[in-house]
Amino acid sequence: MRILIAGGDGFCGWPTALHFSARGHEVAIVDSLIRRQWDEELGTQSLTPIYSLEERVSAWKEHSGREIRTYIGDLTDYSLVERVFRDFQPEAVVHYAEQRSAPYSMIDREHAVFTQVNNVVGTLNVLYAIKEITPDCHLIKLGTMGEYGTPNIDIEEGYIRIQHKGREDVLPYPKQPFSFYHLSKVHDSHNIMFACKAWGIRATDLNQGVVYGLWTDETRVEERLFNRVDYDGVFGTALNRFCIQAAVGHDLTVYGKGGQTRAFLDIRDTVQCVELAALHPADAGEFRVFNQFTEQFSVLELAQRVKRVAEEMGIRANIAHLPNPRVEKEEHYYNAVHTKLIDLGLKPHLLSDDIIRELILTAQRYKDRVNFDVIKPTASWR
Ligand code: NAD
Ligand code: USQ
Repeated sequence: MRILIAGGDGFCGWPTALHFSARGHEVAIVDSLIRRQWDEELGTQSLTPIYSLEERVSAWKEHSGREIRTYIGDLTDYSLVERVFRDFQPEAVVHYAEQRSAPYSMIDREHAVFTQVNNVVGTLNVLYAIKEITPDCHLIKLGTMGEYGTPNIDIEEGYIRIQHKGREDVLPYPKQPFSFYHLSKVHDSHNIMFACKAWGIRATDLNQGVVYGLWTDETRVEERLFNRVDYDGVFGTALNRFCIQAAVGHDLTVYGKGGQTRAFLDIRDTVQCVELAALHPADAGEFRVFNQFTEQFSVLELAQRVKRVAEEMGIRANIAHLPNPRVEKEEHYYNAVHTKLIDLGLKPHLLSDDIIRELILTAQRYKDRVNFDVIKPTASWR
């Protein structure tokens, strides 16, 4: 299959590109490399050293003998998107290329506007390119579990059957997102659903939970193939942050009570789920929604687990309850359905103490790269 990975220089995109390439698919990456600029803006960097995209793909070629084509450019520029689609003629597009940090989107008006324009316009351009150039191409779009929020009923996979005044219909599940970033994903979902209906496009919206880990079989081979992993208060995410904090002797930063429950998955399952979606495409005109995660945990539960594993490794770890910079429920019901990817064959890597240990060991190895000043949360929702 010819697979285009949009955002292929990022945390999920790079391992995905290698995973498909290793399995014999023809892979191309399109990325503006803007994520590397956001690191500079925030005074941070990936915990692990990451090489330039050019060095990464040439190391992959040396190692595997396989070529990954690269296009450097911004999806909000339609002339670039058009050129990539005409040249590569993708049969599937895995679209990761968005601003993905909730705190970044909440810094100020400028960052909120940037996030929504970047994400919504980029996705609209991809939809138009599919319609005009490769109408059979399957769009595999990364959405987020945070589109649903934390309702007091079970979260279904995309749709819910509703009875109202004696009539019944299956409708998109109500959305109560957590931030202007999460809202950009809701807007994307609506645009994609409409494009499927209007133009007969085939699309899968993967509502992914928080991803942890960083290693996949391909990225651990040698340093030039390493994946990025974020620990800072803007791009770092809950479990990875706690492991890195424990390793460098920083308090584990639980926001508020820590009863916030979220859906989680291992990065190896991200690539596995995306592969399953690609190998089993949506029908023409179908807007399919999968909840892409394997387990749910409260934030405090994760911090306590990291603390226990760290202490077994001889590292003293302290849990701090910081004032919550976000507006979110800290104690709530949470039960999200996630059967569709399992039905397609997903074999989950559930969270184990070994994963936590490996993350802590990785962070110990690269602790000199950690800037303590960027660990605390800075963006406030209020
Ligand atoms: P990332 O920031 O590491 O990677 C995103 C990549 O997209 C970067 O390389 C960036 O340069 C590129 N990009 C951004 N805007 C672009 C544009 N307009 N044109 C071209 N390239 C652009 O993010 P990630 O963690 O790999 O996340 C990938 C996707 O998965 C995102 O859409 C995110 O919302 C979603 N997601 C991530 C997680 C997670 O925990 N990391 C969880 C759920 C969903
Ligand atoms: N949290 C803490 N301490 C921290 C970091 C986070 O208590 O140091 C809490 C947050 O308050 C929140 C929860 O942990 O309640 C998750 O926060 P996060 O930063 O790990 O994840 P989030 O902001 O939701 O965003 C991440 C990715 C985003 C993706 C989303 C999936 O950055 O791209 O869409 O996870 S989901 O959460 O399912 O929406």
